[in-house]
Amino acid sequence: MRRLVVVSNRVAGPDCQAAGGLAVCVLDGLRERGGMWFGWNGETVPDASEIGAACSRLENAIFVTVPITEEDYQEYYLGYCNGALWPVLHYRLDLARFTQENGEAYRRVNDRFAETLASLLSPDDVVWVHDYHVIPLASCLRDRGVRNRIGIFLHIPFPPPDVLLAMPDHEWLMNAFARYDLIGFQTKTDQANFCRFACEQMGGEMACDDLLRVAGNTISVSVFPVGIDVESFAEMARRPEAEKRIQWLHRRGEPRVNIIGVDRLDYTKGLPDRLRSFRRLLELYPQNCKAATLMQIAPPTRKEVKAYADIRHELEALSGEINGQFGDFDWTPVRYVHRNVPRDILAALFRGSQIGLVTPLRDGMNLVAKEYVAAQDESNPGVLVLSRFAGAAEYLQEALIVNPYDADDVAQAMQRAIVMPREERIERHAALIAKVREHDARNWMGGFLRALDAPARPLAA
Ligand code: ADQ
Repeated sequence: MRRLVVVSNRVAGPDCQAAGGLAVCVLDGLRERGGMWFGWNGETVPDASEIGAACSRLENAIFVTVPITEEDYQEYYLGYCNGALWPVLHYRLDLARFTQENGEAYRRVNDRFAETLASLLSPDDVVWVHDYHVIPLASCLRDRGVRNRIGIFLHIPFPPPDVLLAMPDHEWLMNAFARYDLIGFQTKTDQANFCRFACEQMGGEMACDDLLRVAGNTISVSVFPVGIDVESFAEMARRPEAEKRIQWLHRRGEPRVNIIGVDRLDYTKGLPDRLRSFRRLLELYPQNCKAATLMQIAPPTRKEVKAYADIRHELEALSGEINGQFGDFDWTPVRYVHRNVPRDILAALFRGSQIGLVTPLRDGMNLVAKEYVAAQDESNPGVLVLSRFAGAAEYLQEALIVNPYDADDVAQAMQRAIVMPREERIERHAALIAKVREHDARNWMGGFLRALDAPARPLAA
């Protein structure tokens, strides 16, 4: 089997258990098959002359990491990746900021990554690139004569052509995509948006459903839904310590309805809208006052980007407002936790909550939806309320699917979940867990690697 080389902006490293299912799954694959993980080590140095690669090893897996400069961090990471690409690919042109310096830094850092990586590749290696930070990597490697099979998986959405067209660099970016052999998407919607752009704007054509001819290349474009390690998450939720936590959550039988949301504090996750929906639940169905509590766990992320500071203030103001309006000395409607929580505690909190509220405004997949389902007691499961704009909604149709922009719709779904008979909850959960198992982390990785390992397909005449 050919050696696997994984490239991502951040490298999880040998000790990545805390990072969760995906990183562990990729690492297991590397250890079994033999391979290298290359990327940024998360550190900055004052000057490019100080950049040097560091190497470590775990069984068959080698980790090669490099720092970036402080300027790169501002312009490449915060400026272009998180200030331009992230909002555009999540359909949020209103929040995107484009500057020439940031665009140049994105090219510069990718070029530097490619320069180091090219010298470490053997002709037989297959290269798996992850996500929006490193889209031009294949192009930078090809310019250096690298002819290996190279695939990219996009963890986040791909917007319709009209949205991408507003980005000043769209032509360059799409030409960079066109130099991969394989492009993997989370959903059919993302795949269709990409192909539409290639065909309508770049003169591309579909040779068949998942084979695109564009810019002189033939690219496999396929869907590989990301998943979780279902059994290990379910096992954490069943531990005796988890049971103790659940009993604490239900202490004295109050509150009777626990609703949980777990998301990085990101504007794509729809947190203020979610809180407004919870307020609507209390207004429309006042019987939930003193009975329902929303626990929102939202650790900080990308704090240096203004849009993230803004969303934090909005969320804090809203939770204070709701607690002030509805709360009482014996009931706090919103419990807002602004930090990371160990995964075993998350699993217990999911199991102890009657509603998993997953309402992003736009999301590639959303693994929290799958973790909530995996953590449930199948004989008395909770109900997943899921945004139609999460990639997960393309698969988890037995959840209560809602429009996160419509507070009344979400409130009605929560009320429906609260009164849903046990039999219906069991039926929905059985269908959901079957799908979560079918699309787990191993299948995601196996599917992508099979497609990457496959020889280039001959074109139809
Ligand atoms: P994210 O946007 O980070 O991922 P998501 O898929 O929900 O979103 O994954 C978040 C992970 O972090 C989950 O495993 C969750 O349990 C964990 N997490 C969240 N809050 C936490 C907290 N307070 N403490 C501990 N753990 C926490 C991106 C895309 C998604 C896509 C994934 C994977 O934006 O759409 O599903 O990549 O491809």
